[in-house]
Amino acid sequence: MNRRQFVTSSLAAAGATLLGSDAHIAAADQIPGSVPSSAVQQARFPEGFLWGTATAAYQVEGAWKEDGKGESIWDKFTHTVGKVKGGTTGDVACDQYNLCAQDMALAKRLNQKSYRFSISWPRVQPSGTGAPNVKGMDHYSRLVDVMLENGVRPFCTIYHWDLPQALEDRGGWPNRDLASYYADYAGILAKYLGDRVTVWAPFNMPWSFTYMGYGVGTFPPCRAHFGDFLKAAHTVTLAQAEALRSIKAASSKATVGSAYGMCPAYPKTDSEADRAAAARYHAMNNVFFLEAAMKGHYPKAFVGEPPYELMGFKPGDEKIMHAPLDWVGFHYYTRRIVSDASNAHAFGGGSFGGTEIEIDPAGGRDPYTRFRAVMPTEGPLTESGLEVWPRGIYDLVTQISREYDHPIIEITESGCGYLDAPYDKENGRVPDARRIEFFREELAELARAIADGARVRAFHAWSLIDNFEWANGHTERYGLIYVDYRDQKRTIKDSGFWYGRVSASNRLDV
Ligand code: IFM
Repeated sequence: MNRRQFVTSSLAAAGATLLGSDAHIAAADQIPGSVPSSAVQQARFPEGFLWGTATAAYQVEGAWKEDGKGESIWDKFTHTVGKVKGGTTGDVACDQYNLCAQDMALAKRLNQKSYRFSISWPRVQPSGTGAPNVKGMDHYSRLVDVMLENGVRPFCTIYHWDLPQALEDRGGWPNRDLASYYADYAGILAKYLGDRVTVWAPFNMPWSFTYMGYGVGTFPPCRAHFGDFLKAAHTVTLAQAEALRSIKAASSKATVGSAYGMCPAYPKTDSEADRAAAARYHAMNNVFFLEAAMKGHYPKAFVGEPPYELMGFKPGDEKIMHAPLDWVGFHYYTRRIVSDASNAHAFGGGSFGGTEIEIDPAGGRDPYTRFRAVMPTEGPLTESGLEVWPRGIYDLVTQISREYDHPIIEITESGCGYLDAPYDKENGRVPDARRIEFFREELAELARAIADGARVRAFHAWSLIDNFEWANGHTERYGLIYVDYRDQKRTIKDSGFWYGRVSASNRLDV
């Protein structure tokens, strides 16, 4: 066994112990982490499985100041010179504000049964509070109708990072008042759309936008203070629960779940300290908001007691934050190897090198969670720099199933960034074979989790179309459909056609 194979096997074994999964170690002659082709051929998904795709308002809509929309923190950020790679903005993005009928027809063509979209808060309430902007609501009403006309289930994410700038000017998420402003906003959406939308997720990746925006400042509003991150996270926890109640009060058909970003955490070594650090990572990065909603308390993310004072926690908050979800939604992109940093004296806070990667300094991320988490590079990397590790989805899904008493699960995002473009020699086709391989292997692992009892009912590929990739601008492409930003022409990639066949047949060898 060579070093690479040895490392792969040891990490897989350490991970399998922590996560309690069946060992499923790639054959030594394969790319580390890859799935045998027999598993792909045998994989089957249940009848009625909801195949879908996901997008987010700021990344696809454009129309940044049309029809009365207010400014968001992302408008301000992208309009600031030097913030976005390549200097592009989401001002036009994919122009889905105007092209939604065409995009939903494409979704139908790919046999899609679910579309996870998000709503731009400043389009609905330009300054974050007060009466709704009728033109903004009309747009989302039209979008929902066009989905239903195409046989696509509308799955609404209420907040995917584009806070009204006016609310940031009032203190942003560290200001606890935002919980009730947000609950009002969620109630407005449920009142106007709740006759047709039954599936709601309050926040996309709450850890990411609070940590990146307030803890390390690589996302807007670019604040870098761990205490602000903790306060923001606590407001979001309260907001999530208040929103669940206001949505249900406004729509009797509503079901509320989540769209959390999660990475399975494998301890670096089998030592007790590293295993405990991996458990803290899981508590902080994966289930912080889930545990709060389901159980009314925070999980053990910190060494010792949670820093309640720093978080702005008040007596009685346990009751407010307790709002059990109807189903659990989370994303899977890649994994983490976690080690203990209890004895570190220097903490760096971490920085950001791509949407899903937080690069920790040698010591540890912060003096409260005291762990160090890195993305390994044993498996191949996508062009966006994330390690491809298909079995991670099996480990994550089975772990969440075990920990939360086998809830209904929706995979709210998964995907890979590759820059393949229309190819003249292939008559304009986009032969993105690596994306097909990525989904084929990952979905085989998801099918294995379902076969082992996980109640997964939906999978949403990120993304239906190429779109604006936040601080990385247009330098990354995640779509099943290629977008030419010069004229907004859409071209279905080979992966899109493949995913369409998978959606129609519930199998992967198509
Ligand atoms: O584009 C993002 C999305 O907004 C949130 N999840 C990860 C995607 C790819 O980086």
